[in-house]
Amino acid sequence: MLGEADIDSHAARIRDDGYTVIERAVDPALVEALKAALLRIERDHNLGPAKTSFEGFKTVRINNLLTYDDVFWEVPLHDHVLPLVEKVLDKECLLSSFVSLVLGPGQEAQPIHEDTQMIPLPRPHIPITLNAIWALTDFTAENGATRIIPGSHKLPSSPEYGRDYETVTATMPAGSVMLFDSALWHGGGANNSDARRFAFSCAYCWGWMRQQENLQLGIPRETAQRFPRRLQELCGYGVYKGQFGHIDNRDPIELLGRERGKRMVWEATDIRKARDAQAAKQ
Ligand SMILES: O=C(O)CCC(=O)C(=O)O
Repeated sequence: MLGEADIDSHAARIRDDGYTVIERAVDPALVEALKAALLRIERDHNLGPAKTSFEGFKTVRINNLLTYDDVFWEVPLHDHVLPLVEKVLDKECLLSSFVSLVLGPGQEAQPIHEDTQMIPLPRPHIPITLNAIWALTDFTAENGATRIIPGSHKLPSSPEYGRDYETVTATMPAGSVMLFDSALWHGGGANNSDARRFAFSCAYCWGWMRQQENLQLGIPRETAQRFPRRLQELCGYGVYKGQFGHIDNRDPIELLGRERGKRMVWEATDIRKARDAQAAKQ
């Protein structure tokens, strides 16, 4: 668990440099269990490499990971990462997408990009999405560690797709997590080793925006029902500030058999007004 001072210094690094690395944040036993689960799913579902150059012809990506195995629950909730995300965004943030990134030998470098470039907001903008890249094997220059351009989240434009840029290689030991403002220019490296590079991208966004993966429709209701409440909220079973995401004035978490969270903002306003009127009478 990160202390307040650590959270503040990592948050400052994300603000200033666009990224931070939380070294050896993840217990080695969990790292092994996560890798074993990925291999099992790949085998059981006969999954192969992606079919686009961006995703990587030698890269196996498994989307919608929470539907496959309970071991993955720990990733979005991890106590070395989520409190930091909540500090930079807020406590009503959402899981935006959660995908494995297993680069095979021979995978070419991914084009430099940023993850918010489809969103028509003038740059630079406040962090709207944070991406946590989990290194499940050592990240080295040889096996395709993510390449980044520190400070580029502050640039007024997005990178030109397909152009070569001078980058820094985010090498880190297995079990480390690099958390970055998704407006940072970045891309996967080339895997010139003879081993696979195992990783996750676990991205979070504000509760007022659309998630990259549609987790409410993509995760079967009976699976989501078993999640801890915080994970259900991260998946979109909540109402941001009592306003965004309601169903006929009700909290969608009730669909999972839970008590509602916050009141709707309009209901809360009336309750506050009545309370103030009562106090004024006394
Ligand atoms: O594989 C990586 O290191 C980064 C992947 C990435 O940035 C992406 O797929 O958007």
